[in-house]
Amino acid sequence: EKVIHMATERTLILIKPDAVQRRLAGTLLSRFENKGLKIIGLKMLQVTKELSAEHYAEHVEKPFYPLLEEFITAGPVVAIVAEGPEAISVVRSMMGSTNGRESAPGTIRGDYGVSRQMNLVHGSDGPEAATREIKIYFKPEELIEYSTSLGGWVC
Ligand code: RTP
Ligand code: MG
Repeated sequence: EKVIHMATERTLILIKPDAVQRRLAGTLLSRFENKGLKIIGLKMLQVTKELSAEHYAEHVEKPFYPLLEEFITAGPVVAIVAEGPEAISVVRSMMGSTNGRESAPGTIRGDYGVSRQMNLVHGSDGPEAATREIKIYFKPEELIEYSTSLGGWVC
């Protein structure tokens, strides 16, 4: 019997306002789909100041928070819940490091940006954050469980 040591995880991804404004939402969603992650939640929304403060509670007291709030509320975001094996760390590695200037080519931030703040995507940074953030952005009934095998549908 094979024992495979990996956890199926869910993570919250945001396609941030800079990426939506640059018409990169589809391109970035495709990168996560192409990687093999399963999309189980998807919507566009406008982040309010209240939502920003809840999401970024760990940063509210930091000197960069006013600019972060201005940025994340500047236009709509696309919120995604993605599921897959070790999805949290998979998404974090696809994003690259915070500062686009230091992110490796091949990562989203490395391929599409030169900013530390307008860095295109957010991804939960651990299991507790993922659980907390998914609840902030999605109601339970907005997460869709579905089979990805369409066997028997060929006519
Ligand atoms: P995120 O939370 O958005 O996935 O990004 P992250 O973990 O890579 O970065 P984090 O340190 O959590 O910072 C959250 C977001 O705040 C903006 N930021 N601005 N001006 C600055 O010094 C600065 N530092 C961070 C970025 O938009 C960053 O993604
Ligand atoms: Mg973070």
